[in-house]
Amino acid sequence: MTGEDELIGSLPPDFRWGVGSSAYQIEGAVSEDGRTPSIWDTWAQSPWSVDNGDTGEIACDHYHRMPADIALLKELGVDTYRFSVSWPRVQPRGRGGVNPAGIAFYDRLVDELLNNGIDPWLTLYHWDLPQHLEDAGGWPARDTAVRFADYAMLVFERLGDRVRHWTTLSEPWCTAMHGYVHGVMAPGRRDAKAGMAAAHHLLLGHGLAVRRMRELAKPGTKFGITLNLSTADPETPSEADREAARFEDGLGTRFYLDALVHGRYPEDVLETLARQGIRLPSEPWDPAIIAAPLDFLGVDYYFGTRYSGVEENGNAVEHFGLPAFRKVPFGVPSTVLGWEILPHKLTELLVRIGRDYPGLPLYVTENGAAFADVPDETGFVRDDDRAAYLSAHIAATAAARQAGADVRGYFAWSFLDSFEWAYGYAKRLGLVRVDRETQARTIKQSGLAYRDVVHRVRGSRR
Ligand code: GBH
Repeated sequence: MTGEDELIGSLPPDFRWGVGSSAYQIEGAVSEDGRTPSIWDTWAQSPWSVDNGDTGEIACDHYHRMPADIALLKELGVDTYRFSVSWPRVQPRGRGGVNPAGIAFYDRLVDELLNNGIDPWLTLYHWDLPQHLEDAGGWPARDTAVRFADYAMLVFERLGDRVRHWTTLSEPWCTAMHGYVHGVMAPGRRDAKAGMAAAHHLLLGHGLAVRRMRELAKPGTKFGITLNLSTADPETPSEADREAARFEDGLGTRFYLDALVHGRYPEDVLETLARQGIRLPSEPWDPAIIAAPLDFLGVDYYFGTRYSGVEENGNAVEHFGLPAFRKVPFGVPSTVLGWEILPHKLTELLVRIGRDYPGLPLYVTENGAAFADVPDETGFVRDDDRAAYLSAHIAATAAARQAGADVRGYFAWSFLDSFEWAYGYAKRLGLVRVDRETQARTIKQSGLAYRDVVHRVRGSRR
């Protein structure tokens, strides 16, 4: 046995194994059954937004192929499926009553999963805000937080009897920063003040939604949030590099977790923002709402980062009113997205989160890799690179457990080759290949390898 196998073998038989997807990335059917455009429909149609001019109009056509896709999940041997609900499908105007045809899809999806012995993990928001709400101000507007809680209740009232794990938001940092500050994702705005207001209102919407759902929840229903987290090392021990790493960690990790767990934003981040003339639009009672008790934390991890204290502002890169520091590569191999492969940083991250925010069960809710898949004539992809990436990161998760982090599950990202946001379809992360012409699905080598890992861990203790 290799060290990796041994680590993986140390995971308990009740460890949760899943794969994940998100609505806009796989569903397609963007104007069917009363769905209205989300900010991603709008953004994908604007010039220079998405590579190759790709959109989610058809995506994986999952909306029409759902039962067959659930059969594939079953073949992969996972016990859990993490998916997201499309807000503009369920509540087309972003306010008002439910769209019966829209919610019916998720109703069928949940039943199909349960009938196949797969536990549904539902995420309410994975980036597809109804365009109607963006037109009314989007996440920088306080009302969007209230709208989100109303939408959460619409979904909860219909699916709360069967879905046990509810995640409010997926990666609010991405919405706030990529969407409103960097302008590289929908809605494509470039305004740090708006971005930080968005971050606050995302967290507020989360807190409002959790409070209201919990009042109606059956015992045993769990509520959580998913954050994209990373390690942030200084390039050297110099004061300037340590400051840079501390700032990036503050904005990316402590901003969210201090608010969610302790009900306060980190002082050092607030001070830096104040120096840029940015004040969060936080009412005195907001922090207590945001800190609504959490049952679990989803950790999305792809790569570690390190920083030098050299500011990039005023040089090649514009950061629209926030300090930004130079990312220094580690010089290790990376995926085709340029994301460096650093499994031991996942161990470090999980141990650190477990130490700094104790008492919060952790799940790795996203982890995966884009590689240059080359299918044979049957559509099969021998992606040993992806299989190795997954196995190394599962072992890293097991190592974190051994070091004391309360990690209870792992979800590979992603189920299918999907619409990869600004990268379009050219970048593939699926365990299952999707032929862009025919929509044919073929489980890749990595999918088979993942199935074997799940099987081995479950079976070894039986
Ligand atoms: C995930 O986000 C998404 O949650 C998922 O939907 C998506 O399929 C997956 O990425 C792959 O695209 O350093 O300039 O390259 C991961 C979070 C998104 C945060 C990209 C950092 C990096 C920009 N990351 N972002 S860059």
